[in-house]
This record gives sequence, structure tokens and C-alpha cells, in this order.
Amino acid sequence: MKKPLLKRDGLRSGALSLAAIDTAVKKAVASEQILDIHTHVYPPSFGALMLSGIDELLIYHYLVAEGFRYWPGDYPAFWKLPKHVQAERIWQTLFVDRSPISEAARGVVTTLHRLGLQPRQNNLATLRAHFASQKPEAWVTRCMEIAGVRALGMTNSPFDPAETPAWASGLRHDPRFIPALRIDSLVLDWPTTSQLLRGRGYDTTATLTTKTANEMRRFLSDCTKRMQPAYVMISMPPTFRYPNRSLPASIIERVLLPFCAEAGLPLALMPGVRRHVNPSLLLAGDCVGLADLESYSQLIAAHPLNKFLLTALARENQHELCVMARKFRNLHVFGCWWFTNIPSLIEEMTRMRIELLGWSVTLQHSDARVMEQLIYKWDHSRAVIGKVLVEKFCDLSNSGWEVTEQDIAEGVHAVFGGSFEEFMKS
Ligand code: FIX
Ligand code: ZN
Repeated sequence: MKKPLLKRDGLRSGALSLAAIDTAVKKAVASEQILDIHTHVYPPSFGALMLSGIDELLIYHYLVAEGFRYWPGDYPAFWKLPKHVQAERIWQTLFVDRSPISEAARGVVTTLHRLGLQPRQNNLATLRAHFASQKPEAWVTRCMEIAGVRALGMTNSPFDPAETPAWASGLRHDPRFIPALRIDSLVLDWPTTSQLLRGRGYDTTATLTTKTANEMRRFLSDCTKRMQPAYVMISMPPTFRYPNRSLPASIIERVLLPFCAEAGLPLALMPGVRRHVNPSLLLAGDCVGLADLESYSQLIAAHPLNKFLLTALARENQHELCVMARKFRNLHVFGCWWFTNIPSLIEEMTRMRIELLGWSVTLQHSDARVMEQLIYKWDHSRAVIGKVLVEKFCDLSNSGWEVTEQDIAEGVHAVFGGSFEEFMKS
């Protein structure tokens, strides 16, 4: 049945011409207030975990990896340098000696430019002085406003001692910062984590006995009471298989999924990361691998009462992931993660996702680690996603659908957080 042009609010909305679609989509995409569902940024109440400023922007691990492509020196020598000297090295190498053409380097340019600074004219001292003069609370608001981000998901590890004071202080956290319980090591390195939990009063062993499984659940429940997370998250190696007798598969099946179902929490899985392929690069040393999505398909099919959020790191996994989401209502696909967060792949993935999943997807998350990165990550993504949505709405119009501003506003809202919120409520 044809959707009437008379809209819910009783106002008659006109069908848009192709030129008007172009303008309306770009406007809607530029002004949408985004729910950024996965980041590594924190409010000032998390102390040193809140990263901000030009030095932090420059020593972002994406740029460290790029800097090392030009430096002859050895890795340990770089890591021994104080942070500000590391930043100076990167500035010199990627922004002075050559033009900052890569996605991550251009990101610094966009960020500085949008903050009213001149990335080519200003020297590091000027840039540092600018950032140093900002008050953290107001600065967070400014960055979020420029980025057009209304709220964001943090990454909260119960195993990171740096987070302990923030949770122990009982502070009411800024509601724009949504906690997410991150537990990679509980699933992927249980023998070590078991020792840690024993030290915290949980009666666990390295093998998954019934007692240990119950204690793991008690731990997860305590974390949940403290953090009130929106979801539980794990990044997964490409080697993960299900069904399987491995410890990670058993922990997910026997502990995590029953716990998540009972607590009403989605499980966010991020398949495809090969950690530490070059350990000398530290955080910059992780790589990508092709995940076995058939295993995830089986996992999701076997747990219809659980909700799953998934983003895959390998480009080659993206099509299968979209098709999987068509089969399982309890699966929500999100973001262009890490090495896929580059314009060429955002464009390809956005087109594929819209074509296969319509509006029932979250097209992007920022994964920002430094507060100001929200600005460039979203600026760059909005540009690419806007371009694809213009094309898709024009195709729709050419097919005989009278596209209205409301159609555009609703669609844009859905893919930038609205669809995620619906999935969480469902
Ligand atoms: O595991 C993750 O959440 C990854 O996003 C990060 O660990 C990674 O280092 C990153 O910054 C990617 O953007
Ligand atoms: Zn991340």
C-alpha cells in the first residue's frame, strides 16, 4: 500500500525534486545529533583516562604506526621518549616533512580546522597553548557540540585499575557518557583473569567448573550493578569457533549468554582482531584477520533470547555479516570498525548495508580515543554516508517514490543511533 503524503502531524509534506533531495539529505546528515555507540573516550571524572589535546591527537596509535613507516630508528627508543617528544616526532614526520594525506593524519587536520586552528600555519607551541587554556568540562561539551554527538558509549574495563577510582567514588557520571562493560580478558584469557578474581574474593579456578561459572556470573552481576552498562562487549580473534569445546566458546555459552539474557544486556562481539602481530608497536601492533562468521551465525541461532551487536574488522566479512543480519532479528550490525573506518570502505559498507538491511543498522561508531577525535571521525563519516544516502534517496525517487523531508529525517535518525535505540528496547 502506498504511504500517504499526509504525514502523522497532519501537515502535507511535498515530494522533493532530485536537487532538493541532495540538499535535504546533506542538511539532515550534517545536523543529526548522533548516538556514538562505541568509543574509548571518558568524561573528566575519569581522571587520566580522559585524553585530550594536540599531543594526544598526535600519539594516537593509528599515527604511531604510520610514523614508524618512515623512521629508521628502533621501536624501544621511540617508546622511551617522553610523550611530548613522541608527539613532536610524529608532527615532524607526518605533518612537516610530508603532507598528511592518510585518513588518520587528515583527521588531525580536520579536527584542528574545525576548532578554528590553522594546521599548516600554527606551530606545535601555539597549538599546545590553545588546548592548555581550555577547561575540561566545557571542552567536552564543545567537542561534542562540534561533532554533533548527543551521547556516546564508553569502554569500561573492570580489570583496568585506572577506572577503579571513578567507579568507587560513587560520582553520578555525566549521562552523555554511557557505560559499556568490556571483558575481553575474562573470555579470552580466563586462567589469568581467574587469578585476578580470586584476589578480589571470587572463588574461581582456571577450569570452568559449575562453581567457577557461578562465581563468574556473580562477578558480572557485581560489575553490572556498579556500572549500569548498556551492553557487554568483547573483541574476538579470527580463530574463534562455535560450537566448540574451547574455553572462550564455553565461557560465552555457559556464563556470558545466560547472564546477558537474565540481565537484559546485549552482547557486542567484534570479530577479526589479531592482537600484537608486532608487539614492538604496542597498541599500534594489532592486525586484521578473516573471522569465521558461520560460527557467529550458529551462536546467534542457538540463542534466540539473547541480543547481539556485531561489527567485523575484515572487509571480506562485511557482506556475509549483512546477510546474517537479515536472518536474525536479534542481531544488530554496527559501525565501520578501525581499519574499515576509511572513506573508501565506509562508502562500500554503507551502500551494502542500506541495500541489504534498509534502516535497521547503525552505520557508524567513532571509536575515538581522544576527545577531539569525535570531530573528525564524525565529519569524515557524515560526508561519505551523506553521499551514499543522497544516491539511495535519488534512486528511490527515480523508482517512483515521492521522497519527503520527513522520510529523510527519519532515515538519517535511524542510522545514526535511532535504530540502535529501537533494538535495545525491543
Ligand atoms: O578493541 C577495540 O575496541 C578497538 O577499537 C581498539 O582496541 C583499537 O585499539 C582502536 O583504537 C580502534 O579504533
Ligand atoms: Zn574500540
